[in-house]
Amino acid sequence: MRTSPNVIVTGTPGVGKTVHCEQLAQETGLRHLSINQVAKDRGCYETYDHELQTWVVDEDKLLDAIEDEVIQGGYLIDWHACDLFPRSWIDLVVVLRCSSTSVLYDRLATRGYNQTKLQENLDAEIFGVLLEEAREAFDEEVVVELDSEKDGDVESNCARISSWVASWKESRADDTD
Ligand code: DAT
Repeated sequence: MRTSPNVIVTGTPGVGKTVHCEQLAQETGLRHLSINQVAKDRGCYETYDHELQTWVVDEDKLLDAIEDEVIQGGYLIDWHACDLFPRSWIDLVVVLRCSSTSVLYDRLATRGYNQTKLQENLDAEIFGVLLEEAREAFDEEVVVELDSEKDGDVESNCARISSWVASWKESRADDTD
């Protein structure tokens, strides 16, 4: 049984997954597992999509590569998809949102994304694609949607998630008493 929870932090590129995970790792002691980095380091890429300027991940290979670690618990899983992870691995799914299209546009434009990639990501955010994916893949009570537009949002979201992690650990400790 896990004594520390696994939390997915997901959302459209640019919503703030990395900044949230870095801060949360400091606040909670959970480990930041950047799936982009893992896929790169452990050779889990299938092909390169030139139009979307992105590597396509081999999901089976990726799950095999992280399973032994993740089932121990204590990970912040940072990725723009969540429905590939087995439900039994996951205790909370945080879907970050940026309701201001112009704010998200500016964040993505500074990354040098081409027009197709920019538009696809902005559309995904406007239509709430990642939130829908999370709600379809996980139980309703496991999924939380949080806004990530301003600096203050990072602080308040991280405080909220940290307190959720602390309660989760306490309730598990009570169960094993
Ligand atoms: P992601 O990992 O989801 O692609 P990121 O964490 O790299 O996104 O953030 C992209 C940029 O936007 C980065 O410069 C930090 C900034 N940012 C993200 N969320 C923010 C927020 N709530 N307030 C201010 N800046 C934010």
